[in-house]
Amino acid sequence: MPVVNAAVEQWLMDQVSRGSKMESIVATMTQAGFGQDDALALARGAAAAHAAKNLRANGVNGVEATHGAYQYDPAPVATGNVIHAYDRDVQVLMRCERPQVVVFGDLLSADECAELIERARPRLKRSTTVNPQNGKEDIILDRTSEGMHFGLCEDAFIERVDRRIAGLMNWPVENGEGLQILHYNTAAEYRPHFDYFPPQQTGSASHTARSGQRVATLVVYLNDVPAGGETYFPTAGISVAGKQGGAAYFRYMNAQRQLDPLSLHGGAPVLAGEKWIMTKWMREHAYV
Ligand code: PD2
Ligand code: ZN
Repeated sequence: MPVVNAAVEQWLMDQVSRGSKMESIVATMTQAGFGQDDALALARGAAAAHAAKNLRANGVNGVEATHGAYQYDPAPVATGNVIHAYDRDVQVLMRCERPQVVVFGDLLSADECAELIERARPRLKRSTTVNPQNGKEDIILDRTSEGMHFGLCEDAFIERVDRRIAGLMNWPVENGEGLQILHYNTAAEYRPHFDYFPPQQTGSASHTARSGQRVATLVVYLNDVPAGGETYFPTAGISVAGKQGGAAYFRYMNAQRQLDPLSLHGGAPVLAGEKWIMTKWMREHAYV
């Protein structure tokens, strides 16, 4: 592999700070003689360093980080290596305390994953994000997936999945937003963001007024991604490579209503094949 000297490091930082796509950085590096894995690791490292630098300097979307002040009270997820969630035993594969992340295996069967994908496929539309100023839904380059929402408990199958997930997250099923299915083609990604509504942003008010703040997320992996597509936490330095039927839980609001800046996370670019996930966002109050 070519030497990673100060010039290469500077080039990497220039690329990520001007928003170059991960795959174009990797392509340039492989042409220059780097191996694919080394190039990807270096590009990811530069992206994480850039995100962490921005977070320290500005917060994300102009929200000041409260790093250090967040109090980690116990997450509601049950203890133990196997959790009985409504109608299924779910395996606990990994727990992290700061930020609060739990990785699960075998939440859904392969048939359930396939059924969710097939039900979602005809209803997919380009994904949006909340505009920080006006709270409306915008299409932006930071989020290049397509998605759809099921209504909460919209039929018997979805209700079983909603109840299993609520059991696993140990949070009332009524407080859950409808399940969202997301589809990423090769190269699609969701750059680092918070799932909570930043309180200082004017666009957040209309969302939190309805059902309160978001408190925790479950990302469920509906297929095995051949390369890339991990759920990563750049400030915390955690990366979860999803396995079909497994899930990653993360909690970002504690009982004092503080929000955890370490929960900054993204969906890494898909480097080969496609990625299907399902997300559940839990609110403070019943979702209306
Ligand atoms: O695609 C993902 O892995 C991912 C990661 C983090 C999706 C989301 N967040 C999200 O939809 O909020
Ligand atoms: Zn997210």
